[in-house]
Amino acid sequence: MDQGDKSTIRTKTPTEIILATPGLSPELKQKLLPIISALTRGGKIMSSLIARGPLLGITGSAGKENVQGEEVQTLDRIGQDTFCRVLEETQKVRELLSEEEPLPTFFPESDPDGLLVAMDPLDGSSNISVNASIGSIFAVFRRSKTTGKENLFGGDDRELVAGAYILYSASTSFVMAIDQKTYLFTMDPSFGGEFLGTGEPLHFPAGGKIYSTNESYFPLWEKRIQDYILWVKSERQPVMTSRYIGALVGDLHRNLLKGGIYLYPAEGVPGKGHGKLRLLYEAYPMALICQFAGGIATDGIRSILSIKPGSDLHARVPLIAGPMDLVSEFHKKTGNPL
Ligand code: P6P
Repeated sequence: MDQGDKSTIRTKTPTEIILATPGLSPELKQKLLPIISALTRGGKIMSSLIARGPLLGITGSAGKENVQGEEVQTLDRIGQDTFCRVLEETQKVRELLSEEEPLPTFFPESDPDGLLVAMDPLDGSSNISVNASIGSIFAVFRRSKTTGKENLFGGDDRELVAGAYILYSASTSFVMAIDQKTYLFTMDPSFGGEFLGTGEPLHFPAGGKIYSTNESYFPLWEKRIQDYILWVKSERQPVMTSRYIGALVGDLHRNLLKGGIYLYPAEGVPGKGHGKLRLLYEAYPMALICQFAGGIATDGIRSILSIKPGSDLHARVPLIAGPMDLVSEFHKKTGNPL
């Protein structure tokens, strides 16, 4: 039985977990609490809209492209507007960076020492119209020192203090990584949409047998990546199985609960040499969630969390994420042992 299905009673809320976390200062707690509460409130709203999407006619395209050059879905915009609103209302977010907007949104009415949030408000949009898993991803940073600079995302004095995602699937999950632990909560629609968990931290199971990657890009990958995938498919024992649903949150959540490695390697073509996933609001939060669950995320060479963000706020990185045993095996087989 995997961790997500333990039949223990779920009574803990994210607020109770944060309040009981010894490694967070009172000053940080009083900023994180309203922000995490805003994320779960936004998650309830999005869960309700996504569940009724086809009936409301909001599962289609918004008819434009985002800063990434990707077709925007109507629910992408709704997600952007929903999380932007609930986070602004906390007055504890100084600046919000989103996949959907080229520049960060600055909240002048917020606490001058407020936190920074980077988000992908709705990830996996191509799954929306076919009722497959999608998610929202968040990274929360504090300024390591008050620099007075208002364009804070442009600075390099950020410290990642929390990572979280919401998974909209058979049920709606909220996964939060804070103070060296990763927690799972499930939304209970019959209980006012409260997110409830056991309070027990999540840990990747060892010996996982799942690998997740889009093998249609195999011809574009570096030879060391191709050789690893060929080895997994032909020689590795025990044999692994392939699972890939094309939404980072859904793929990573399954691998977190059952044990599996997620790979989005760099492609050897111009403009895609750094992979597809973005450092600040996809790789960073997933890396924190993995690390605090006993795993690790790398770019194929080094830990994601060791990568300093540059001036490109939407910079992309390759992402190899999963339990320590499987990611270490990948690094050993591809010539860069951890
Ligand atoms: P591909 C969704 O667009 C996303 O950003 C991630 O959620 C997902 O893992 C990946 O891209 C899927 O990309 O190239 O396999 O369709």
